Amino acid sequence: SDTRRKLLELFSEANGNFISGQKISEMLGCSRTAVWKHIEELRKEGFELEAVRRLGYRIVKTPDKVTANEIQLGLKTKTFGRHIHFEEEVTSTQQIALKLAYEGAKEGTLVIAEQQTAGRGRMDRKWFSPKGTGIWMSLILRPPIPPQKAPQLTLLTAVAIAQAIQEVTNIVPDIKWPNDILINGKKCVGILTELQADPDRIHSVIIGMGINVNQTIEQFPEEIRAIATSLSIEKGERIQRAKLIQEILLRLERLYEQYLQYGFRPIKLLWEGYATSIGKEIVARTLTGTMKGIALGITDEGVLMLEDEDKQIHYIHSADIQL
Ligand code: BTX
Repeated sequence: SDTRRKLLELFSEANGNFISGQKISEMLGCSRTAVWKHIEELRKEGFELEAVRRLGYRIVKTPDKVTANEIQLGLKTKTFGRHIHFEEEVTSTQQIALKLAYEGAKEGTLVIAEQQTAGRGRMDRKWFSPKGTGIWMSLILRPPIPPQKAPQLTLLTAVAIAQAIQEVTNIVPDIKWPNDILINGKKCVGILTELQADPDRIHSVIIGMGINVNQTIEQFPEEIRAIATSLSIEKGERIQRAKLIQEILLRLERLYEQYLQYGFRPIKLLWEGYATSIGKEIVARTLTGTMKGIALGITDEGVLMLEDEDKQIHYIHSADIQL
């Protein structure tokens, strides 16, 4: 509710210090009894609050939740994440975002869930999305660009997430073309871009982001334990998911504005800064076959350039890369 949001803002400004019950009731324009009821509600949501006579209330600990309240408290964006559709459990946030986009949802609308029962990767692969430990979210965009440029948004998103991870954890991750973010060679983030378009016009782009945040190694299923990691495994401490989401949205919004104004070039430069596979030998598996060679870089369009042993250059639009 509105009162709840104001209350959370007050606590956020107080920065862990006490606010008197009197002040809260004045600022919210409600009775002391109503204040007390709101405080009880926050406690039920998992906030830890200390109450001391004559001093008032202060927040000791916020829950690590990814509800709209948690994300919007302290969010600095203009439009990204200003509309949030949160659910505890969904099949896939992509599916819900697609439906909302179809119904006319605004650009920047975010769909997020604590758990996905049918999270998916590219080519109908599964994306493991257990409850309460990761970030499983989809952002609706309506970019005024030709449909064939949409894959650039995947690269843009990878840069935004890499920057946000660096800001929050001090870890510098690697981007693996086109859609993975790795830390110490293991997959921590997956990005899935889905397009709804006519041949010449985009209706919407749904950017799906899956980020392993607080899982322990044991919490990964056997089949991906050797290839997957989480931020907390790499950092050695728990990470506040809402904080990371705010950083991702802020950076996404900035890069997206830059992209619409100046094109892909500036994004490309940032992307190359995180891409460690450039200049190294890679194997690219495409629908038509497997190719081995040196990754030369990406074109101004975001297409991967691979040089084979005969020095011939191949332009790869979509593939799985093995380092
Ligand atoms: P991808 O096809 O590149 O990667 C899928 C592969 O990654 C799987 O086959 C498996 O080997 C591995 N994998 C599965 N789950 C995990 C995990 N949690 N951590 C690391 N590796 C894993 C990547 O596709 C794109 C993933 C996008 C996920 C987001 S979550 C929000 C949105 N909703 C949805 O259903 N998908 C997107």
